[in-house]
Amino acid sequence: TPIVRLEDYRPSDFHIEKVHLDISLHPTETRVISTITLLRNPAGNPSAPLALDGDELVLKSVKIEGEEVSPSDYEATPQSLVIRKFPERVFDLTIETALNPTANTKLMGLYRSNGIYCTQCEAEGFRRITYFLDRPDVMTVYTTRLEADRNDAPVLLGNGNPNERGDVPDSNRHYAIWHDPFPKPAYLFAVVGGNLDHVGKTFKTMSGRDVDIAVYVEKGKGDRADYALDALERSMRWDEQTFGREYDLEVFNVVAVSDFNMGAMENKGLNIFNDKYVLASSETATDGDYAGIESVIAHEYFHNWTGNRITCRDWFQLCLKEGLTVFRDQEFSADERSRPVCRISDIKTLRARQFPEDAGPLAHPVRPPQYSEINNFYTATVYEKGAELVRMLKTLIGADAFRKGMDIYFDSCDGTAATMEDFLGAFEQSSGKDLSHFAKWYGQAGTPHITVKGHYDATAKTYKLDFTQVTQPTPGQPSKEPLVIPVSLGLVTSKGDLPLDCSSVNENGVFVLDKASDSIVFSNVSEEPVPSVFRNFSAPVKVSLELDSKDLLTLLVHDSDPFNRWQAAQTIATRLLVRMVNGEDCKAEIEAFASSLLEFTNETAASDPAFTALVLTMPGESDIIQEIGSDIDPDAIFKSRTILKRILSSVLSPVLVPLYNSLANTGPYSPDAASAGKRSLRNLLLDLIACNNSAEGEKLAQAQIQSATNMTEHFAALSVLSHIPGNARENAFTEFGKRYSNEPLVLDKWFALQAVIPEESVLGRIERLTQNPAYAISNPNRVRAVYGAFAMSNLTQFNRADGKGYDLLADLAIKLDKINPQITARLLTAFGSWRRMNGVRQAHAEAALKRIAAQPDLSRDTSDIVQRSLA
Ligand code: HT7
Ligand code: ZN
Repeated sequence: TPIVRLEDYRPSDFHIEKVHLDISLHPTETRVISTITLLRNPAGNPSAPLALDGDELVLKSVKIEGEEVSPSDYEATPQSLVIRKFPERVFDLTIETALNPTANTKLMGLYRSNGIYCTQCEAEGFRRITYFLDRPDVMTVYTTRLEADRNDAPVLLGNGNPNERGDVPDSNRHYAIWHDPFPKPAYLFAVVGGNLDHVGKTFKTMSGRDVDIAVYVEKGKGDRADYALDALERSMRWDEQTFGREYDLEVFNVVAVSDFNMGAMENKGLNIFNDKYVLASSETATDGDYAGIESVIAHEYFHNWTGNRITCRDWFQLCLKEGLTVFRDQEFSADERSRPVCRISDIKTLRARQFPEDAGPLAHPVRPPQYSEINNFYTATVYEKGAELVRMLKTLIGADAFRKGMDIYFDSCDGTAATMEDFLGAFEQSSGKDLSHFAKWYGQAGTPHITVKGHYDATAKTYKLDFTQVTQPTPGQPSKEPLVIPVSLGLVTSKGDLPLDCSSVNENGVFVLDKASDSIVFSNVSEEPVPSVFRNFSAPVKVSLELDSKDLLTLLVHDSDPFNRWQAAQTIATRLLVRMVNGEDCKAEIEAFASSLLEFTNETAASDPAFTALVLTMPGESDIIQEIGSDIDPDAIFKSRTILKRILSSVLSPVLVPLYNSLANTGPYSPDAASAGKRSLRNLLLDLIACNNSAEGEKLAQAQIQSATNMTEHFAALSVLSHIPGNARENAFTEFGKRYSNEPLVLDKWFALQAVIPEESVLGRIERLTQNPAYAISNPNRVRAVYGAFAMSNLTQFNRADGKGYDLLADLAIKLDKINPQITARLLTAFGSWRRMNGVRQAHAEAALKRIAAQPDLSRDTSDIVQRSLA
């Protein structure tokens, strides 16, 4: 397969002045007539033919300036249209193509989801609609005429502002014309047609303009769109207040569809969403779902400036829009909710998804130097690590210079297709700092490992910290350079933080490590402190620091930094877990640790239940795998976690039930962060009760299902029951399945919960689930619910010693690749950790990957992931 390289970037040979699209929607015979006004780009190759991109296209006709071009004057395949004879001046090229939206199971281009026509054009989907210069640096102004059956699609939406609508005379069809005045790349194009309900309101922008904002959903689901609309309004206000960014069109529409490859898409003025990130009611959505909706609505809206007004020159710059927009949505959620709780959750996600990616065969820099399938680079590295790089930049230059740099970026790059260099240049200007060394973060893959050692000199009253940084080789990058690493730090004693007297540490308590090793010395240190380093996770690195449990407990109780308080408990627990996996008993030490957690709980539960829940949540299996590194025995990890939780439960037993009862819900459901925090602690307590006393847990979980007034309580209780084999569990599953048989998003939870049961029999259960009439291989949410949950979150069963977990995923992948390659490839990233498993497992995983690789006609998406995983 051809490789696309960053170093080969050349400007397009042609400009497109404008495009007029005439799309006549039909379930199986949609017609697209595209009139492109073209001219040569002086910066391009002056003798190049006009080569347009296509993908599985059926060409009907080609005209230049309205005159039919003879087929002998062009070369057309489903993949491209090359024209060699055309006027050497501005000219109109009209191309007609025929599409079958119903047969489009890849969900890229124009397709039908549950009767709704919709599009997905990022990254290279527009070329599945018409032949075009489908690259992000070709930006143009779109006018779209949409036509459809009036009953089938009474709602017709496009990018930009609505211009005109009406009936097509003497037919049952109608049309709408949309015009988008902002030049955009083809990947931001969208249309929607369907029988939809909507909720909407008028938003007054900071300069006093009225914008009609609306959320469109499937008929009958309008009452579930209110929260999304509210989140949209709050996002629009936040971007005005925080970054001075005002919305620019007369309308902003969000549409929810049920078949969607990713979370959502930021098409100009017409965001299209996976309905999972729109639809919410207290009965069907959990607190986590509400938080997800808020953050994805914000993310897509924020793209209007970071992605749309300023887009990417090429797909290597994906982090320019994605890393920055994730940073912006994280900041929004932190402002709307509890900042420390949001930060810890974001870091947990980064560590669970990005760290393993960076340590495995699919590791790549935040700006990858090459790709064979761009769809496979919508990764945790580009998104989440990309966001951390923006956050580090802010830490390094300070909040004022960061905000000023954002203004410079918006002013100087508005309307362009930009690069990471343009972005960093804005901050060099605002801060006066040279960021060339910092820029290396974008080109170097792998997670730096920082070792920190502290030495106290009681006589001199000095405290010295020694730092070293090392990054392990990653595919294609055998040697690594030292990076610029902001270390936010403090010196903590039982009386709190000491003043920092050190010329290498700035007024915000930040030391910049930019060499392989370095040391700093603090003066006037009155007593031996405990160092608190990488406060607020100031860099996406792994840290080794020789602190004993006593020091870590000092941090848990006295650190002014909430992240490091949480981290201290996680470090103690991870160390214990690793020793248990290695066969040590550790009971006494676990009990001592648990007693400290009991004390912590007594002090914190009432004032900050959400934070307490985070501290009491033991490290995940993935944290333990990363700590151990290789020769992983998943069963031993599972067993150690279970034992640790049981001991914790028994030490906490005096408070578990009383606290659980005291947190019981009173009053109506509200998804706000404070109420959600109480529910998260209460549900965690139920889990702890059940892990040590399954009879009591079963009884309480059943009672919670009965009394639940919302999905958060209901589903948490079902999750607890799902770990207790027996009739109560099976009855609860049956009951839940029946009750929500008409609620696809709730059924996804039901499918997923069963797929992650850590028992041998889960394979048979999955087999039965896929025979359930509600299961559909064509629906990405459903496939993710069963196979995604199994492969990513059922450690012991996916990585079974008999290899049957790997085989299950491989069988599915072989089938699904013919239907939806993008989803197949994403599911297969679960194999990313196969070389870390112990002997027999590795052999099974390798065989499963090779079996997939041997399939004829494998998609580029799947083949790319499989080949890189095997390399
Ligand atoms: N920018 C969007 C990416 C996306 C996407 C990419 C490939 C194929 C399908 C897709 N759907 C959405 C989403 C975002 O990051 O906002
Ligand atoms: Zn995005």
